[in-house]
Amino acid sequence: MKIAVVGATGMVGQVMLKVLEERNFPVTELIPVASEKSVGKKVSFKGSEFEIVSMQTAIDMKPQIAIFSAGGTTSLEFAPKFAEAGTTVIDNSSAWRMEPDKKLVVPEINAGVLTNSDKIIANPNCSTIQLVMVLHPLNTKYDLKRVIVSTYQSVTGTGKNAVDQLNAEIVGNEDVAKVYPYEIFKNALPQCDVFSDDDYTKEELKLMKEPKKIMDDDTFNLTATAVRVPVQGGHSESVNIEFENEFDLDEVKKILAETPGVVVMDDVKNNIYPMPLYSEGKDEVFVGRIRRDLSQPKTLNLWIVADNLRKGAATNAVQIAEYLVANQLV
Ligand code: 11C
Repeated sequence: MKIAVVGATGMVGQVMLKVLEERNFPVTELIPVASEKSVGKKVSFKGSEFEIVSMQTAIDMKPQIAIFSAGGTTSLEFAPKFAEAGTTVIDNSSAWRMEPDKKLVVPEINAGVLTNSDKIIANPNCSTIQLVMVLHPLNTKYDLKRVIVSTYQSVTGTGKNAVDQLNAEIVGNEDVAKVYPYEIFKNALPQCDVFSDDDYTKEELKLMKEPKKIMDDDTFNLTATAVRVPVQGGHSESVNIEFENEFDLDEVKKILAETPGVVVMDDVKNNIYPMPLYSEGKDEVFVGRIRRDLSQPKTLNLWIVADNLRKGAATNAVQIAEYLVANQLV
């Protein structure tokens, strides 16, 4: 496979290269793409150095797959140009996710919707991916009625400048550009991304809309509050799930334990539960604190953690690419 990685110098782009390497994706030619100021610089992949090229050079090289992680504006402009040149784009931005003619894919759930005419495929938002990995198998068995999710999101979701802000604040360095409207160290900001007219943040709206499209089910209700916390290893989510049908707690744990890509970490007697410190660098979605909601029937509480740069972004995108190759869709 001739593969372009667009946004190769960014946080997700760098993890993308690492994941392609670790999973031994069949790369015959790597085309790293970044902004004009990075053109000519090198990135390393499988022990070799590859020169960063411009967007136009990459389009002209006609890769079979281009994985984009360069923001929505870049995707809107350039993904169609790659697609016109015959490249299949897997896009990690929010630009195409809710377009009716674009597929929004978590491979474990709905890779089957992909065909060889899908030339721009959307990778969901990080906090959505870890949520649906747990919701989907439970929806299949017990039928979701209502979901309430509160997130505790890593600064890596905002990008390198946010990590720099946190690290500078930790050592008391004032000389750093602020990405957030407030200090993030010793703080929790009930704001991920900008507010929309209805007073929800964009992140909350993504969480409320994307799961329904991925699971192809709009029969349940979902509401979200997204919070940024001074954490780096992954996003955490406290989730309250009301089902249409009664469930058995041991069966819930068994279903989740048998779900590919999900790991149950739930042994409270020994203080075992998922945490971002533990999930960092891992591809799985971790779930624990699985317990009945004692305030009403047919309702469950649980806690989900995943590395937002891995399964929440790079790993999911590479899994989509793997599916395309395995099923000869590129
Ligand atoms: C965050 N979820 O943590 C965001 C980052 O739509 O892909 C990813 C934004 C997106 O702030």
